[in-house]
Amino acid sequence: MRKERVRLVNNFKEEDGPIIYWMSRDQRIHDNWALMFAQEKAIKRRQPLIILFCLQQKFLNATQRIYNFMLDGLKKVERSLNKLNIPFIILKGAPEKIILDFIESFKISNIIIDFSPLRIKREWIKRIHDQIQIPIFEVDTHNIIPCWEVSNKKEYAAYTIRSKIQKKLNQYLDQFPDVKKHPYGWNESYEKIDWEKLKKYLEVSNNDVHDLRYNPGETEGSSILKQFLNEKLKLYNQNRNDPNLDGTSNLSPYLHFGHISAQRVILEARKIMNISNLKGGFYDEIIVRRELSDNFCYYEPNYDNVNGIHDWAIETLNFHRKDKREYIYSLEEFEKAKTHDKLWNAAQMQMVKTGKMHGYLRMYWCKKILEWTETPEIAMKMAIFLNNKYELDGRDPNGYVGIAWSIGGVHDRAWNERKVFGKIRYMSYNGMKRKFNITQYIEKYSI
Ligand code: FAD
Ligand code: FO1
Repeated sequence: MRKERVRLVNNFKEEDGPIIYWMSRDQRIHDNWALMFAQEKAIKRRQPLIILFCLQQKFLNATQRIYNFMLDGLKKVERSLNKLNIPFIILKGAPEKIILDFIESFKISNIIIDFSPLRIKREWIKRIHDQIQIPIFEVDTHNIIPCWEVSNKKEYAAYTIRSKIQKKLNQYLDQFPDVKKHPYGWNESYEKIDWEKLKKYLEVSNNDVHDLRYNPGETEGSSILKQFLNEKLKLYNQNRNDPNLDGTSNLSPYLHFGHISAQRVILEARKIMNISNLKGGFYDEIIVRRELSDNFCYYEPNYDNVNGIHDWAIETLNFHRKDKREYIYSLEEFEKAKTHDKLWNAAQMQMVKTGKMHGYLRMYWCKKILEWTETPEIAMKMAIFLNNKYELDGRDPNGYVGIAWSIGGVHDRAWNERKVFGKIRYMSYNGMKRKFNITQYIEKYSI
């Protein structure tokens, strides 16, 4: 595998002993560079390979049904790993505590982690880094081109990062080797995972009155990919912005939880549709926009608040801070879809009922929160709260950037000035009406 996908986080000498891959963002076995790297190292050193997952009692507002999706996906990971002679262990609690104990109790020689730009993960790694004396290797197995390889700075917009991606894309679209049945067993006894007990360990709100429409796991992710490639890819551009059609891939929950690799998606898609140019269409979204989101969250510490938006945007929002808001809604009114706008309410209910709001409506949904709250700060907080609580693909760099784009014009340009929004791009009910049959959508999702 390409060495640029891996970076050494500290500089301790490698001793002998079992090797762990601390799985977190990329919860899959196949097409997982972090797992590959860990297994290669373990085989070379004739050592057992162990995969750890540190379960948190709560995580960025995720609810019971979102955790159920993730845990059911991990259950499938456990089943497949058992067949590969690779132990899978779930530890509960703060990673810096439980991982340290594990490393010491079992004389672990190396730890491999998967990359995420989010603050929560970087804090975990920082706390681990300060305490352990074994090599920590970080592998970006979420992006096709590793985040640190695409760019060494915060990119201004899609067009600035697109040219950098274009240059390197081909060399990073390499084939994945298969995971091997591991030749070196681990002779320690460890507790079998009690999945029902784990669900009781969580401290999450379970007021989800609706079940999700998506089944978790690698196999499900691959079948959704196959269906998309065979039936929808060619019509993506014309159908993607009509919320009444199921014209998009529905891959986001599987990409978010790492059940499927974006690189696998592209390796398969380009057999059907070559990647002539990246601008516009499916490749732009899944390659450029996704990498741009990781880039923003990685290089912008304030990716989830108003201090992270451009100066022109904060100036214009400040200039219109005192503008009269025609409507003001509380978080509860938003959450219960109790605004005057039936289209907005239907979008909120699609997210609550199915766990996935259509992408075209997410822009409108978020911009209206800016329009109907007292300040941009409150708007951003509410949008992040709702997005992270209900979206199956939430708690993701794509979400933070989608919200920063909608409210703060991140990666967008200035538009003609108007009240409340200033020069932030505006979206209107009538504008949506011209784009698709909103009556049909409202009927489908209203309470
Ligand atoms: P498709 O159109 O089939 O796209 C394929 C993949 O490309 C997606 O799964 C996603 O990984 C990526 N992608 C598509 N659009 C974008 C985009 N605008 N930015 C970054 N990546 C993109 N996406 C999330 O994954 N999680 C979120 O929490 C999230 N919240 C959003 C909030 C707002 C306010 C906005 C405007 C956008 C948000 N998005 C989020 C981006 C986008 O709406 C979703 O990725 C998309 O709707 C997922 O459905 P799909 O997989 O069917 O999309
Ligand atoms: N990752 C973990 O390592 N432990 C968790 O308990 C955990 C919970 C979780 C809940 C919802 C969700 O959307 C993701 C969750 N993740 C969890 C995965 C998360 O994406 C990764 O931890 C990333 O590395 C964070 O940036």
